Amino acid sequence: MFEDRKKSPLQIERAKYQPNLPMALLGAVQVKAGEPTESASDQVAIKTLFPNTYGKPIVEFIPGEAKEYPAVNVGVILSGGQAPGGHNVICGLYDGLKRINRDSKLYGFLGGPSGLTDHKYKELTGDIIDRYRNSGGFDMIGSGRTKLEEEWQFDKGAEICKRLGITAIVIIGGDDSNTNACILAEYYAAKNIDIKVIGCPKTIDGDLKNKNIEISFGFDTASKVYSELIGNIQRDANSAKKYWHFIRLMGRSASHITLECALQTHPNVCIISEEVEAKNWSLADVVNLIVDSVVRRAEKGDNFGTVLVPEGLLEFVPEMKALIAELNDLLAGNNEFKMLQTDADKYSYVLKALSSRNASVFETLPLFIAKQLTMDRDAHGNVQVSLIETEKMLIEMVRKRLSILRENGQYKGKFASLSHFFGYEGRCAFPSNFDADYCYSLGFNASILVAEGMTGYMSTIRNTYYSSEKWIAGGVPIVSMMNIERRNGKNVPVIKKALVNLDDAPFRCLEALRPSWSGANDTFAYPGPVQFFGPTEVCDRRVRTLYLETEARDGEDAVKG
Ligand code: FBP
Repeated sequence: MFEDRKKSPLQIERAKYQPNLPMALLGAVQVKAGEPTESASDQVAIKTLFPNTYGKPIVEFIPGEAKEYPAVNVGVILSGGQAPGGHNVICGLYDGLKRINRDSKLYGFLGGPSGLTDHKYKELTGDIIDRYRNSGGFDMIGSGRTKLEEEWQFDKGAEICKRLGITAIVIIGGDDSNTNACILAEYYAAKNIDIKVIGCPKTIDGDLKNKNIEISFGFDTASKVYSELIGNIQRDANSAKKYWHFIRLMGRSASHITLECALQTHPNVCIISEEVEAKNWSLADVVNLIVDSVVRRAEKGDNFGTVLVPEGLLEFVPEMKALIAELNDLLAGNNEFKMLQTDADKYSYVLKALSSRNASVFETLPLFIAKQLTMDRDAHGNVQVSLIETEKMLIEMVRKRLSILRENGQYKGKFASLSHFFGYEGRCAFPSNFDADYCYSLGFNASILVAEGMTGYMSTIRNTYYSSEKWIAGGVPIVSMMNIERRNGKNVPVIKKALVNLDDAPFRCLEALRPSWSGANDTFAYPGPVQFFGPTEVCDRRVRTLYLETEARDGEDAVKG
């Protein structure tokens, strides 16, 4: 008989890892409160919308006298896309609640925020928790993208919490989920319903960050996994010397993952959406940037290379942005369009309906991209960027441009290409040591925010570049991260999304290094896989983005680590 090995040796070994906590969380804590906070902008409007949760101070946990806390029942929700370390947030939360009082209970709402409104839950007991320690994925309770936005949802949530004796909900999610956590906290506070709401910063995209949130969890592991794959591809390219690899990377709108992967792997070309927008580049400009590298390398006989493309690129190219906006308006809820049977009918319907400027852009696109741009919208009526094969579109456009150059005698190389999309490969990876520790600490820390009766706070761990004993645990009022934005024709309060800032150190570093990557010299870097056991400089290495941001802030101290 063959042995059915359900668990790999790594799974078994990794489950034994005890994540590190910040020094302050190792024993009893006391709360050190700072000055009252203001929202990121639009203070008057936000204060009016959040009268009960506005202005609270940032808090820090420091070692204190032991005290007794009553038992507490808590509900936890995983919201949005998977990110490595989600299970450890829940494990840290569980362990923290049990340390506070052995009789505390943790309930997991199933399948994301809809678990709260549909009353789908399970109690998370010690043996369930132990099965998921330091593992990737969100499968312990599942996740979903339902938005908690409406009062009936808040009331349904309060109903199940009352039934289970839950007095706090921890929402693990990205910027939108934490915006909703903040609205929920305000609603319960306004109605005098005894349910506190705490958020935890999750997303591989890295776009939930600000002066108090240094990094969202999952970014470290996911970008290391993609960098390993890119490095492997580069080594293959450098061995066979016959393909150009176009690699699209997840990240939705923000290019943080692409930027981080470029800093780790040194591709020949790296496109950053935020730069394309800031410099008002057209699609042709982007294509020429790639073609320039292909031609220069071909002159030295190097008919191979790598191009990194961020997932959200098209929405940042001004002419495409205008086209996509008009398509979103035209197609959201358009039943006439939905009834059309053939691709050809759909294509001519759209072409006729578009304004002449956008129609002429639409006509220049490869047919498969035109089709993808008109596919099903998301719940908000927007195009789903992860379904647009931008890397394939760029390949076609580069090929066209090269054939013109060839006819003019300006290019004599060979152009064979392969396309890749890395996203789902990294979202459920085993969390790196950093993410395992960071997530466990975020969860454990959330249990203290709950025990201290705080609401509308995001669990925060700062000083994350340094080793865990120097980490600073505490909480930041979510409302302090808010501003007013126009979404779907309405002014709404939302957490400000952090896109790549061209003035910040990570982009400036890319800008300084990339000219030497695009030409003929072999400058590829091969970071290799995430390591869990071995020397700390290998296993606990932080991502370049965090290092560069900390170095810009702390100077020499960051270099010393
Ligand atoms: P979150 O913002 O919810 O963390 O999700 C991030 C992400 O992985 C994006 O990078 C990607 O565009 C999107 O999710 C894909 O969504 P889906 O899982 O619904 O296909």
